[in-house]
Amino acid sequence: MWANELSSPARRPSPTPWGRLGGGDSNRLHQVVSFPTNKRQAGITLVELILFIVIVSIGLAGILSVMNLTTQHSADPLVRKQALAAAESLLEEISLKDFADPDGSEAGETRPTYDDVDDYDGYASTGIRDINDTPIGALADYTVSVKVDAAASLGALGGGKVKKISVTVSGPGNEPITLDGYRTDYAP
Ligand SMILES: [Ca+2]
Ligand SMILES: [Ca+2]
Repeated sequence: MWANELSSPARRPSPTPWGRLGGGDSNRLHQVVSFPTNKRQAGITLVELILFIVIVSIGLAGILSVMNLTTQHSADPLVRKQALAAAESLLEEISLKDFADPDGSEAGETRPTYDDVDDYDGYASTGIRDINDTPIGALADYTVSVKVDAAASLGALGGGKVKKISVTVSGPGNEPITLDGYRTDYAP
């Protein structure tokens, strides 16, 4: 009685897809649910590995060359800014001098005793020096030169009333920086 109830079709669990397939054909069921195990498990070949290494090496070489260039030139803005500061300083020093020599004598004048703009024409120095002609040790690798054009003109102003001051400073391994300024004869 119990055996009949358990084995009766009405009490069986709902058939699975596998059950529908075979109806007892275990061989066919095995073919459906099993994963293919006989497929060849291929990794990467030696040629693929070598190609990968070559491509990655080329990419790395490019990145490293850019980094190298960036590192080499990372100090350039500092040198350029320093050269610009030195040029501005000297240009200001010259511009504040008299337009013409106040005492009329140019004899024996050195930079600490320069008293007019023209005195700086042709001034040149290897290593930046301060207003008292004392070398500034940290700027020993900079060079400076000055040109004063006494016959310059500025707009309608000319005729010896304008002097053009050109200060050129170059730092180590850098392009020179030239600053131009004008000094007019505004004194009566
Ligand atoms: Ca003088
Ligand atoms: Ca002078």
